[in-house]
Amino acid sequence: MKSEALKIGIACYPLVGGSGILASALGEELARRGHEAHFFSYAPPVRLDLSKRNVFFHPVIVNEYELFKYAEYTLPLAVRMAEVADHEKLDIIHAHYAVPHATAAYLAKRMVKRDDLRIVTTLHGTDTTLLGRDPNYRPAIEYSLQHSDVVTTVSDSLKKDSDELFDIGHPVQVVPNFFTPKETNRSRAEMRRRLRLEDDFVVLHASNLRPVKRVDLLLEAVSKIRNRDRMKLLVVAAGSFESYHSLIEERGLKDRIIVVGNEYPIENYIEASDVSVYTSETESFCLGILEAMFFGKPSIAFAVGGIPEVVENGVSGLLHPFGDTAAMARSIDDLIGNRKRLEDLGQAARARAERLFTADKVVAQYLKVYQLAMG
Ligand code: GMT
Repeated sequence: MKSEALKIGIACYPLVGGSGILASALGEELARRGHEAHFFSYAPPVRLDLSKRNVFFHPVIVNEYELFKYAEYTLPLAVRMAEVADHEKLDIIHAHYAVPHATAAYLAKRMVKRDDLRIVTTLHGTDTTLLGRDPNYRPAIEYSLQHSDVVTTVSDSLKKDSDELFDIGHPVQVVPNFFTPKETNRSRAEMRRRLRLEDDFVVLHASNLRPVKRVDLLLEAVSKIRNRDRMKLLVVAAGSFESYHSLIEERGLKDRIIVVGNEYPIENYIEASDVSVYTSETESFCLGILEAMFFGKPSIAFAVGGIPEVVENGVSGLLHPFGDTAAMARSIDDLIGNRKRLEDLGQAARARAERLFTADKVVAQYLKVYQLAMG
């Protein structure tokens, strides 16, 4: 067993998505603890601070070739991983999101001919729940998981789905997500003034707006709120909101919704809000809920996937059966009229986040996973 500093390759998507955000935070925390974190991606991950000591970025260069209708990423990624694994003597490649990172890691390991290069794969969600059900991907994902030394999932729910869909051949470890809130650089009052939120009750939704997030149901829930005139929906969109404009008109929500990009750090938007709301049809964890919890903001969501592992219904947030937008709207109405309840839920949310989902708690679990992988 190796007890000194580790050299860990981290492959992730660089975009605003939970898996890339988590991978970036993990790399920074490992680096802070004296390990080396070597990132592989086609662009620097959005929330990764590359100025940090022990954090390195190895860009994957994807050239365009006439013969290819679709740009090919897996091979240049594997080649880059192999080069760096060899040159830096990496101990582990940690693939965040199986497709294509776990497959590229396996290929890299074969290319460098180093049996002591270990592969850890973290399944984040749709790599199981969406791509794992696609017969064009499933066998390749399964093969890559079988050839990972350790596979982790971010919730029990995702472990169950993954075990049902794949024959992994070794036990899956559950390591939850974590979040380290940064100081806000604008006060709540200033953010609310800038966003023209006045003294409205602010319902926050921060996501990449992919179909799985069911923004249609979010708008349906908001349109059912009785106290609509006293609230605003603040959407922090890491994706285009364009296609929802007609639905907003239809539901008469135009003056109730503010859509912003990521002009400010997410912490500022959370601080300016009162609750967060998620209407996803599946969600292995929902990092957005955890981020809000650290700021003492409860969430209202559908009880799908891993969300009930993050939020205790009625204690640190309010959960409803999938699709019950009327119940969701009633919960928002109740909180608009009951500041004490809002505060109690928020305090419980923060306490739960600090008890279970801090970097200290979770990085220790990943370090145990790395030791397990290294035998
Ligand atoms: O699986 C995805 O949709 C992608 C992924 C991402 O990069 O945003 O999201 C997943 O990973 C996050 C981090 O572990 C989780 O918080 C999200 O719940 C999960 N998304 C889904 O399961 C839909």
